[in-house]
Amino acid sequence: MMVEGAGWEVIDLGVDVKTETFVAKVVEYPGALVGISALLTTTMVNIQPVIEAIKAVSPDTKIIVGGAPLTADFAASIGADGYGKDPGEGIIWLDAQF
Ligand code: B12
Repeated sequence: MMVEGAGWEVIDLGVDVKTETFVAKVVEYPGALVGISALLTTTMVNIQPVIEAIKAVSPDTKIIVGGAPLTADFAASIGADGYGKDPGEGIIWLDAQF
């Protein structure tokens, strides 16, 4: 809601999104930025394979990650382009991409 309120069009892929779905949507919407969230420490480890799959088909696609168990250091270590501790930081990062 906050990202839409800041003027962005949001394509919500939902929860438990398969890697192939991220890749297909990135191909369908060239130029889109990708935001990924994880709530649990057990699921945050799945973000890195998603980032690698997206970058393999679209190296220039920028990806921001967030969620309670994540940190900026973790985000950098898995190859994410950005990290936000809340939607406000996410929007600042989004706006800075253009
Ligand atoms: C509500 C809740 C639930 C609800 C979820 C309901 C729902 N449909 O969402 C229910 C009861 C279902 C639940 C279940 C479980 N839970 Co729970 N739950 C919570 C709780 C209390 C709040 C989470 C929440 O919604 N926060 C509010 C949201 C808005 O905050 P947020 O996700 O962090 O997002 C903010 C930021 O992180 C950021 N952000 C998030 N994503 C992104 C992305 C980007 C790109 C950016 C920029 C920013 C960003 O912006 C948001 C707004 O500020 C937390 C404890 C806590 N106080 O955090 C435990 C907690 C997350 N749960 C926990 C656990 C263990 C579980 C279960 C595994 C329990 C079980 N054994 O079944 C299950 C797992 C369910 C699942 N499949 O995911 C643990 C996780 C521990 C860990 N090591 O990961 C926690 C931390 C509790 C604890 N201290 O043990 N849970």
